[in-house]
Amino acid sequence: MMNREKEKLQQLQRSCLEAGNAATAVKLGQLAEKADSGLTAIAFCGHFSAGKSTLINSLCGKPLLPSSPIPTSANLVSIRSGDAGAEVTRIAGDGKTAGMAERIVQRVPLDELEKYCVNGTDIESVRITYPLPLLGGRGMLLDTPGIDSTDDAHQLATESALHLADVVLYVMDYNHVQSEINFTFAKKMKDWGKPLYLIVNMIDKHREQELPFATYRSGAEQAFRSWGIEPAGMLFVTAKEPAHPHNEWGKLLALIGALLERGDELQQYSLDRSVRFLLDEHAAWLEAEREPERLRLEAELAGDDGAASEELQREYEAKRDELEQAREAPDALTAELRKETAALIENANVTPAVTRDLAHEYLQSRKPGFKVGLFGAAAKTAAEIARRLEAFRRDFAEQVEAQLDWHLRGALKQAAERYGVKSAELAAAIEALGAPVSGEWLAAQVSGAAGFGSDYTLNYSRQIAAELKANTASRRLS
Ligand SMILES: Nc1nc2c(ncn2[C@@H]2O[C@H](COP(=O)(O)OP(=O)(O)OP(=O)(O)O)[C@@H](O)[C@H]2O)c(=O)[nH]1
Ligand SMILES: [Mg+2]
Repeated sequence: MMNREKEKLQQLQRSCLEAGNAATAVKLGQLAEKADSGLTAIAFCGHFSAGKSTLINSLCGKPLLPSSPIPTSANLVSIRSGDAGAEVTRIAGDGKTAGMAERIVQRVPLDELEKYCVNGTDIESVRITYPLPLLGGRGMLLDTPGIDSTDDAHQLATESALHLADVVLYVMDYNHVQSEINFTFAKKMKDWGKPLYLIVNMIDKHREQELPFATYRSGAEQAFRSWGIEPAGMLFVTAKEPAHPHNEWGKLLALIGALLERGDELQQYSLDRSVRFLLDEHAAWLEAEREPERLRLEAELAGDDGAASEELQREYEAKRDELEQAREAPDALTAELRKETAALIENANVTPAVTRDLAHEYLQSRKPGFKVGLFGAAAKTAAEIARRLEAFRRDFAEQVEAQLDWHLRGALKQAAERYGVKSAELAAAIEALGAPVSGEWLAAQVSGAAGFGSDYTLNYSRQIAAELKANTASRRLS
């Protein structure tokens, strides 16, 4: 690190400490240390249980990360190349004044790390070292805690180890690629301006007979594009099945190699971004800290009368803001709903295996020549077809309610609440929301030219799911 940058960092850290902003001061200290090490940091972020730790362990060729989560306050777990061992940093005393508190650094043998971590609640960071040719003296990997709500996604972006990351690999579960939280996080990453790679993990869950891999892949790529997210790259891997035909493990290794190769340039850029970000964070902290004091001083200076009129003024401003918000609410609400419901509808699996089985039963009865009984066969056959259709319809309707409508109603109600829209009409519309599924509609979707094999059942299921979703999507906001 250049001396000038070091000075800038130290100066900023001093003013944070003087002001009492411990959290930012700690991050600045970590940033200075990281910059000094000259290592390029590759951070693995993503949804809870997306396979971040498993991926890191596979890349290292050894289960270095403990299988149970490490309870840390700063959640900083790094892996670098070196003699086997771990260094655990604990905060002594009160966590609230962490910036000023004393730190205890302890070396722990790797095989005792898990036990050691489970017992500790005040761990600030864990640094694991092991001889790793992949990283050499050039890089380190950062494991981050899983996120499982859009709030977490914001939090991770602002509060966790991202100030240290030079590059972010965002890991997703094969089955949860098109979920809102992924988009939220990826968007948030743009604020940091650090390179983002999307890693779709667990592709061993793919079933080629249900969907060609190429279709899955382009769907996933398209989804991010349509959300205005242009990652630096997108890879499809599995940590479970190395020999899987679509596994891009080699590409992942090559990517890490290439990133480390360009390390200097990446570090330079990200250090600049991080300092700016932390500077903004400190400014926001100061603002929030000083606000009550400012108000108190103003009231004091103005005397009692002044305070009273100031209160009136504030009340008036609050009312005005409220009115303004109410006026803007419908637009904002519509935009937000469109975004939220699109993901919900997209992700709902309304034709799981049980439903497809019932559809198959029914479709078999629609095969030309299908017949039940010998005497009065026509009536018996018709009754059997109707019975199968009804069994299928009932199950499908239940799936639609449980997988789609219920979630939609929840999202709509929450959004309405968030925007303070209280209208009986809207509430009734939300309650009434639901895609009616009639037997006639299901019967009409059957193609006369069908072969009625299991392939057709799959196509048919996909078709009714798509139709129903398209109907729901066009109805949801009207
Ligand atoms: N089928 C399959 N399972 C995987 C794969 N990778 C990881 N898993 C499993 O997914 C589960 C979660 O993996 P973790 O590595 O703990 O996920 P994580 O993202 O670190 O989870 P958190 O740290 O809790 O957020 C484990 O049971 C893994 O064995 C994969 O490629 N395929
Ligand atoms: Mg993990």
